[in-house]
Amino acid sequence: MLRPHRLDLLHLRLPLLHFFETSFGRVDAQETLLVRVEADGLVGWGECPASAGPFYSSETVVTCRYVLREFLVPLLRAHPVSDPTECGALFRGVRGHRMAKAGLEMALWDLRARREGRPLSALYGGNRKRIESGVSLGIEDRVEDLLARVGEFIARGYRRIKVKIKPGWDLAVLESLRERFPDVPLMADANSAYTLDDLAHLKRLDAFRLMMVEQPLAYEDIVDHRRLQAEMATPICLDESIHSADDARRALELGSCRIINIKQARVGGPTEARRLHDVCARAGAPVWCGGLLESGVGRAHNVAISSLPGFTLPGDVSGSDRYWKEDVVEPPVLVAPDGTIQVPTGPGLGYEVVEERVARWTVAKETLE
Ligand code: OSB
Ligand code: MG
Repeated sequence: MLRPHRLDLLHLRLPLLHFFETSFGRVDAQETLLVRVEADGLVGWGECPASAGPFYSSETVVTCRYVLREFLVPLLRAHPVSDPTECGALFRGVRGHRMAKAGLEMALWDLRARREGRPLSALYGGNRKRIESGVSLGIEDRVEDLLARVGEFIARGYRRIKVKIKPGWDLAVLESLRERFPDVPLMADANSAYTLDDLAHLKRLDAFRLMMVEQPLAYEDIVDHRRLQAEMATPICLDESIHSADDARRALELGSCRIINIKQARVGGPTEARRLHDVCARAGAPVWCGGLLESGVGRAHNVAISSLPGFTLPGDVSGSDRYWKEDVVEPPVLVAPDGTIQVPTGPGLGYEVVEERVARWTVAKETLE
């Protein structure tokens, strides 16, 4: 039985080394919620990377705290699970709030893996020893600044570059990028900044030999994306529109995308992420692991899930030093000069969470006995 006798919700505010701007806004620091569970002298960690405002998804760190405190933790207390895969059924009555569910389920997976003395990746059935790392670079004040950053991350070995686009920061930027870096594996993420009225404009993205364009249209849509995909040569990758394995099945069946970005936090946790991975594998659709500017805790969870065989494209799982001066885990997540991250072989997440660093960045804390 996974019966934590203590559960802490730690609301962190982590200053970013460099601001991160998307089509929905700019942040200088990331707010996130760490879930710490304790049982039999062992500690498991999870993360709800919901951020301060409901701009990427409808959840925020504060809604995660609320839903965990009032609903999910009481459910777990009343019905202890013997395996984290049971969380889906246990939490089914709570609609949505997938990041809140994901953080708790991740912590239980880490706890189970540490109890069994096995790496989390092994519990998931992962078979990769190293994963390929890409980087997601935000909108800059000047194109020249972005070109400099892209050059820096290529030099560090990253295997693909993703840039954020929005109306007014798209075709000209990609043209400059292709001029300076003709052959770099490149993709663009619009975070829902366009509509079908931009169809002719979006079709011009085909000129830049992009690996894919991520979430160009509305954040829940799969119908307009189908229309766009039929008109575009560049593969569409969905992020915000996919909340479950069923969503993925429907989107692939319709032809709304050819690739899916899997974020455990967006889909409600590791079990649903694995299910989604399996749906895509059966459909022959490649997947990659997305990110939400996670601390080392969520990042370590992303490394573990990325070891599954269907994650055939480099993900947004970048090194700790791409985000933070000092991460909350030790060792930091490290991208080798060949652009890969080693999948840890130690028990659980395989990284130590440094509690004194967590405490330094904690702005609010709730302990649920
Ligand atoms: O759309 O993938 C996204 C960050 C915050 C919110 C949404 C997204 C992103 C990223 C960065 O692209 C991924 C990362 O480096 O963690
Ligand atoms: Mg995205």
